[in-house]
Amino acid sequence: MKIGIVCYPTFGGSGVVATELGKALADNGHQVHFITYSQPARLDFFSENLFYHEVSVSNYPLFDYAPYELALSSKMVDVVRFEKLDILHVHYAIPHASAAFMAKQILATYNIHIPVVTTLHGTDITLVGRDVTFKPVVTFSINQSDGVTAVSEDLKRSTYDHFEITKDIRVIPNFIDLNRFSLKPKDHFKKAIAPQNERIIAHTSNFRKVKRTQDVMYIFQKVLKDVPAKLLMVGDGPERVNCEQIARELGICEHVRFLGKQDAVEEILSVSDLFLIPSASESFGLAALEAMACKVPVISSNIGGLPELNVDGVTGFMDNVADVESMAKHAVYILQDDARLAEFKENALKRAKEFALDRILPLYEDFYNEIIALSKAGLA
Ligand code: GMT
Repeated sequence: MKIGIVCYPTFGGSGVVATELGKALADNGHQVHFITYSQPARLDFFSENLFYHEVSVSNYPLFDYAPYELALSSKMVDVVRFEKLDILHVHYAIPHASAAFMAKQILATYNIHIPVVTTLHGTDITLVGRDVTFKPVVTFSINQSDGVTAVSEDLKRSTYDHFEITKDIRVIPNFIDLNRFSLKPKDHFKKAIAPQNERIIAHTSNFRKVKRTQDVMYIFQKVLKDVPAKLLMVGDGPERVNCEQIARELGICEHVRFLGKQDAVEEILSVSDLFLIPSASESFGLAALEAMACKVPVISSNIGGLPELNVDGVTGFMDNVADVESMAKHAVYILQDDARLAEFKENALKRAKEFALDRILPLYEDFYNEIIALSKAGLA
């Protein structure tokens, strides 16, 4: 198949999933064309089946806001026409689904009928998309997509609850490349971080409010009272300064390291004993899956798609959003006992394997084939 993938090329979860999916499809012999405004963060190598088309928006002085969506639609039209794509797969509804609709209409004037698949990732539905500013466009463009997928049952429910959707939504969960995300021998790194063999706790995110990174600091402070530990904060974003300030106020700075954005997250996870993800909203929780694949149990909130991944009392624990007291108690319970920790670690990996790339990739391939067939039959 010749597949066009449109995504945010940043460190955000939707961009990561889109890029990893494109790479895996290319490895499986499909020709994949990425259409984005800059090179996707994880697309940093050469492959004969991978292509990258940059969307550039001219900075005409009249524009206070450069019309990215129009430039994106034009680029999609161009790539579909000249690369003869079979399908367009857009990740994150805003503005990719509406830009794809526009491209589809333009292509129809050339008698080219390209099916469009939209994947809903989370905040495009749970936060941003629900805002009145975008809601009519998001509703329309989801309904106009030939195929729609969501990354969890919860996100699917939420989409039907908050938008008037007439389309079927197929749930295809996030996946993990177990070749990359697996326990790596990093003992020297572990010794450097935790010289007294302290437990290592990790959090990775883009430090937006929705991640409740301040809770990570409060949980960690409580854990420290019972278990010698170090905290690794990976990533960057608006809440990082706030977290640094809280760490100073709580007097825990010597135990906390802010590592900023990191490419080799799997190396950090490989030395970690526990992962914290206390988010206020999380449609799936790819960061938690990455941790579990590296044998790291997870303490998470019990919202969104997290209960579809984290098994309470088995791969970690789940608590109500903001219940830092209970999250800390559960963290201590796992960390205090070597044998218990080892069991949680095994369980985490076992569960992660259920989301292995080779299990999920065929779900996307089958879905593309179905949508292309329906589109050819004039039924999509
Ligand atoms: O939350 C992020 O870090 C970014 C966001 C995005 O859309 O780029 O991630 C969402 O998509 C991920 C991949 O499908 C999911 O694993 C995350 O749970 C989801 N984030 C939220 O729902 C807050």
